[in-house]
Parts: sequence; C-alpha cells; structure tokens
Amino acid sequence: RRALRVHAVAELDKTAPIVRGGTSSVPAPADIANKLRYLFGRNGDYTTADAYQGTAWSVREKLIDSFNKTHEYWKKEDPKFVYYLSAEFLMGRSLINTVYNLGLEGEYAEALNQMGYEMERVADAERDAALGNGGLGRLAACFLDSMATLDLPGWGYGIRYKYGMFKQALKNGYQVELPDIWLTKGNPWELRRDDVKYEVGFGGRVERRKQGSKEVTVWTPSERVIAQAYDNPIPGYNTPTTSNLRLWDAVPVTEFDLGAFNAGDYDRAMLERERAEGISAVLYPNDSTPEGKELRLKQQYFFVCASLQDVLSRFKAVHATDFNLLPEKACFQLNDTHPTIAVAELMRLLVDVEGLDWDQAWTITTKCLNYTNHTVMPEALEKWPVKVMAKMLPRHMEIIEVINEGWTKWLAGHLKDLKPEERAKRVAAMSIIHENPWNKDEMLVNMAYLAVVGSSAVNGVAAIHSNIVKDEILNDFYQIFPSKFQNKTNGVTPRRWLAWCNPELAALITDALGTSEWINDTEKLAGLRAFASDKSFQAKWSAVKKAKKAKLAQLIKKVHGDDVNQEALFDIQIKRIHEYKRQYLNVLSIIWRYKQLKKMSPEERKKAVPRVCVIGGKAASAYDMAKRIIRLVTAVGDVINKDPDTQDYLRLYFLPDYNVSLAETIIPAAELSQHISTAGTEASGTSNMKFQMNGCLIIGTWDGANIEIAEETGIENVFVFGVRAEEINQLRKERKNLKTDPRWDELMRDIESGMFGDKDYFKPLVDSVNNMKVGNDWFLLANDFASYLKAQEEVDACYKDQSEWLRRSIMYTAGSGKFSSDRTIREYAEDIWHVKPSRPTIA
Ligand code: CBF
Repeated sequence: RRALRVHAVAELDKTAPIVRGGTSSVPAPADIANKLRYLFGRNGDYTTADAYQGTAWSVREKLIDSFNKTHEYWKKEDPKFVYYLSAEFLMGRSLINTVYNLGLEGEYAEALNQMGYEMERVADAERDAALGNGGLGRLAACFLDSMATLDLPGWGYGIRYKYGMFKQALKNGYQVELPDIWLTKGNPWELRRDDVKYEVGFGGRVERRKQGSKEVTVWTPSERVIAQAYDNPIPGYNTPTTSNLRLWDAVPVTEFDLGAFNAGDYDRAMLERERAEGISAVLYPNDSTPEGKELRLKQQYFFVCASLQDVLSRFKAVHATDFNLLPEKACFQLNDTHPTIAVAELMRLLVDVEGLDWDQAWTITTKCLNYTNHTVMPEALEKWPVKVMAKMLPRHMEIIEVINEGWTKWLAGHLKDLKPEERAKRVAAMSIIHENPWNKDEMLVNMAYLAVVGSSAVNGVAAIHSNIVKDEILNDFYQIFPSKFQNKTNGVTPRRWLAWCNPELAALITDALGTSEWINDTEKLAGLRAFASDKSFQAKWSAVKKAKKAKLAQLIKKVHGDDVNQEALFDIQIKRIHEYKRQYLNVLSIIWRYKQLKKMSPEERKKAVPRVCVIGGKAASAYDMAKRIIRLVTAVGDVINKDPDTQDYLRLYFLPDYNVSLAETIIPAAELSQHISTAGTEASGTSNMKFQMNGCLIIGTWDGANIEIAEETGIENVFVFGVRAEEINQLRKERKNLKTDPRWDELMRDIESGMFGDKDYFKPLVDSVNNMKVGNDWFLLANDFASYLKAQEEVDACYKDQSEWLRRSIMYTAGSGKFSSDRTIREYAEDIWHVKPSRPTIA
C-alpha cells in the first residue's frame, strides 16, 4: 500500500520546470537594502531586526510570485480542493522555512553575509506566529507544508488572532501569562485581500416567508461583522507549488458611528468596532466563564461561516449553481470538533441561501465533510448548551434539531429488532441533542455526534487512539457505521523538524545516503540502519549531537545564568502541562535521583550518569493543578541546582515560554525525551516523532504514537514502562490491584514536609495522587512509579555504553520514515479526500 502511494507521486510530471523565485532580477543584497530604504526609510546602520525585516520583505515577493503562479494554474485546471478547517494553526516562524522550501537559502545566506549578518541570528528576530495551543495546531501547520509539497490543491482556513498563545513568564517560580502581541511590527508573510470579505451574523430572529408557491426561511441576525481575508502563502518543498492559509480577521460593518460621536457618545461610536474586533482578538479565550464560552462559539462560527461562503463563491464562479458537483470539487476536514458548526452552516447556505431542497443539501453536505478526533479527554469533546446556541445561532439550532429528528428517526428504524426499551435507550444515548448529565435542566448539543452524523469519514490520529474512538468514545456510532471510521496516524514535516532545524544532522544523513531525497521521501532514512553500528559514523553522529547540546547549554545559560555539564545526558520533557502527561511523575523521579546522589560518596557519584533535565510547557491559565506542577518543577530545580554535592550530576531547569522556535533548538539537542502519559490518554503526540527524527531516545508509555514509533524503531531500543491501556479501566475500578511503593510514600512525605518550600501550595498535588483515597490518582502515577524508575535505570545503563546509545540513536532516525506528515497527508488524500496532486507547469 505504501509503495502504491509513493508511486502515485512519482507519476507526477517531474520534467515540468520548477518555477521558483521572483521575477525581480535585483540581486538579494540590493533587494534587501531596497526594502529597508523604501518600506522602512532606513539607509544603512541596520540592526539585526532590520536585517530580518529587509530579508523577509524581499523573500515575500518571491513567495508571492510562486503563490500567484500556483493559483493561476489551479484556476485553469479546476482540480478538487481540500479545505482544512481549523481553529488553530501553530505556524511558528516563517523566514527559514520559506527560504529553504523555496531553495533560496544559498542566495540569502550569502547576501546577509555580505551585510555582516548570519542567517540564523537574523531569523531569531522573527516573532512566532503562535495561533495555536499545542499539538493540534502544530499538526495543522505540518499538514499545510505537506499538502503543498505533495502538490495537493488544498488550503487551510482559520482565524487571524490578534493575540496568539499567551507568553509565559516565571515570577518567583510561578507561571504568569502575558499577552502575545505578535503583529506590532507588521507581518511580511501575509497579504490582506481587500476584495475578499464576507458578512457573518449572530443572534436575531428566524421567519418563514412566502416566495411564490414556496416557503422560505429568512434569518435576520441582530449582530453583524465582516470577515476580512488575509492570505498566508505556504511554499512546498522541491516543487513549484505554493498553497494558502486563509485567515479571517473580524472588522465592523460600519467603520465608525459618526452620529453617536457627534452627539458626544464616544463610547457608542466605538462600540461596534470593539465588539467585532473582540471576535478575532484572542486565541481560545479562557472558557471557564459563560462569557468566555460564548465568545469561543462565536469564533468557531465566524471562521466557518466566512470560509464556507468563500468556497461556495469560488465554486459558483466556475460551476454556477450546479451544487451536485460540489463534492467532486471540494471537501472539508474538520480539525476536531471546533469547526463542527460547518455541518449546520453548509446546510443553511445550501437550503436557505441557494434554495436547494433539504435532502439534496444533506447528501451534498455529508459527502463534503470529514471529521478528525484528536482527544479522548471528555472536557475537550465540545457540548454547547442549546440555550447558548439558540440565542447566538437561532437558525443553526433549528437546523440541528431537524438533522437530529431525521437522524434519531432513522436510527430507531435501523434498530427495529431491539426491544422497545433498549431501542429507546440507544437512540437517546446517540441523540445529537441530549440532557446534560450533571444538570437535568440543561440540554446540550453534542458537537462530536453532529460531526459523525454529518461526515463521510471519521478518524483518530494514531492506531491505539483510533481503536479507542471505535471501541469506547464513539462505539455506538462505530457499530452503526463501521466503514466510516478510519485511522490516520499523525506525522510531522521532516523539513522543519529535521532538515531545517538540524542542518548538521541533515548534511550527515545526506552524505551517508548519498542523496538528499529523504527530505521528501523519508522512507529512505531506513538506509541509515546500515550505519548504526559503524564506529566512525557513530563518531560523526555524536559530534553533531554535541554541537546541538552546546547550543542548548547556551540557551540555559542565557535564561538561568548557569553553566551545565555538556557531557551529561540531556533529558527533555516539553509539551503542554497536563496531569495526564505526567510531568509530575518526571519531577518525582528527579527528586528520587537527587536523594540517591545525596546518599552516595563522592567516589560513587563519579560513577553515576550525570543528567541535565529540562521541562518546558504552558499551563492553561485556569488550570490550577498544572500551574502547581510548574511551581514544583521550579522549586525542585532551585534546590537541586544549588546543591554543591550534586550539581555536577543533576540539574533541573524549567524553560519558560515553550513555543515552536524554542522546540527547534531543544529537540536537536535532546538525547532522551519523555512521553509518559497514562496509557490510553495521549491521542498521538507529535513531539515524540520530532525527537525520534533527531535521533533522540524515548522513555515512554504504551500510548499514542509511542507504540508505532517503537514498532518502527525496534521495541528493544525504546524504554517502555507502565500499565497498558487495556488494564486501566479495570485498575481504576478495582483499586485493590494498584501498585504501591515505599519510595513513593517517602517522596510524598518529603514534599509535604516542605523539602522544596511552599508546602501548602503543593498540598493539593500530594493529595491528588494519594491512591489510597477512592477517585484519586486518576492518571495512575503511583501505580506506574516503580516501573518508571526501573526504566530510568535502564536508561542510565545504556548511556554508559555510548556505542550502544549511539546505535540506538541512529536507529531512531532510521525508523522515523513513517512519521513524515507527507505519509499522513497522502493517506488522507487517497482514503478520505480523493484529492489528486496538481503541479503548476506555468513557466
Ligand atoms: O493530533 C494532534 C494532537 O492533538 C492534541 O494535541 C489535541 O489537542 N487534542 C492531542 O493531545 C495530541 O495527542 C495529538 O498528537
């Protein structure tokens, strides 16, 4: 099957000229100076920030040339498109990626050198586009890179948040959140489309009106805003294709209420603008308040409504109102439940606006939509109160009711052989609109159920997760529609996450394999297996890792002021802070290590494997436990890092403000990375894939994509520990079988007694994992502790044998071929979207 996929791409017309670069014949150094002169009024005496701006605006023109050519071609060819609807796109920085994907790195590195700058330093001046929270948003960004690289006609659609993911700072070891004002210096990577604007409404009333012999439904919103398009060109690698991420900014319908202003009512004059701009202001506002929740639903509808109008308007420009053709020309991937209102919105546009009858519209809608589930966490499976939905989107609520009526009626018929009571129970359990189990007076719209009923395909993001989706979360639906359910194991782009962030390792790989084709055919990395035990290759491999470790050491010095032992094992855990990801378990094992080191004589210590442990990640602002975990990390670090007995052997640092660009520095330097979620809780994980690509060994649970990574790398090369997902439900129910360990109890006493200060603040943390109390330690830290420590001992033993460690490290990279997002996207394109490559040939 995989061979077939590779073949499909090989069939492309590779003889077509690759049209990259701009029409401008001005050499890069002069072009950069021109940009600085005419866009910024600068005439020499540049700063690094200037060098970035000049370079970015110069590269932008070449990017736009490539973008225009691609879109001219696609317009002419009219291929089927996939539209990736996502509330998040965690793009990170663009300069390096654009320059390398366009093949302009030599030219621009040289130009900057002539000006006295180094490309890497200049690239550091760019702000991250952090329009996402974590894995889901970064996955969307990797997918865009792969779609363009594979020449697949596809766009992303999302929100142009004015403030991205908050900036995390530490104050006395506690997380503080600061606004991420990322647009202040302009954004060279976007194009405002003044001719692409749509109205989006909220609230108001719905009426039936007679139109000739027909009855039509008219929704008159009480609030209206304009969605203004911004295009962000996405360059593919080694192809002329540059696709698009279209983001919507919310602006008022009326710029300014001059009447109110003249009457002295200054607040009212600005009100509409403020209300509109609020919609696209902040990524995922804190939804612990009812107001926050409403704003989030508003954001979801805002971008879905604008995106669907946009797609239909382009479709109509070519095919007029032949909507039966729509599924042959467009499909939409719902990135989690966030864009699920698309089911109702597409129905509204087709029925109310275009006048199709309900059944025809439903057939088209369900053919066009597909849904990806990204999590098993119940709190992330969105359910909107009917009251909120009916107030904000009255017509959509009606549509959802009609969909649900049809669905439950069909279901009752389908289940006719069941006893009436059982049938009624099943139908109620699968109803899109259902009672809130915690509040009988409230009815909820279950967005995951709406997505399943309204889609052609439903997928999970790793094999184990897709099985959990089928067997547990959506099992009722799976039983009814088994063929709808699929698995699409996640992947990451090997461009950003290996070739561009670790050019030294990339060069070594290219040298060994005799080709750089692995950059878009990662299966070729398997060729490295032949070198895994080769001592001279291991020495080169090790030298690259050391250089990367030196860079991370510099970063630690910059942030914490400490010099760290670069011979130590660099042990990393970077991801959002969450109880299920179990950073707490990691800290506890670090405390245990510290205590063991303290007990040793100086001679014994010299035999221990030194470690530099790094933890990074943001806690959601309302997630109290996660914030306490951060404080525990910093408090333990404060004690350990200052202890003269142990500081040469153990360090713990929390690196604040973990984001894409920080990951690009940390991951190449990592030797051991921790993916230690309770089995069955992490849908996939994607940083595990990035670490694997960079030859970093994994200590992990049998969870998410860890399992497939172990299969590809060789399970004997991975430090696996902990209980398996199949055993967890039973363990949680029959708490008598939970494992305990005296070392664990000792650590709990240490924290409670104030060994790391702040004992009152840490008390809830200690209590949360006291597994003797029913309902506690939901994520089974205590239970997995002993086997985690055992796995850590295996890590130490292996690190002492550097040749074995390096062999494994090479085997990781060699086994990472499957985890390229190119493979994932090819699978989506073939199994779900039925979208084919279309490579621009216009010279
Ligand atoms: O599928 C991408 C990622 O999505 C999440 O981050 C999410 O937000 N639901 C999951 O937690 C990850 O496991 C997953 O890799």
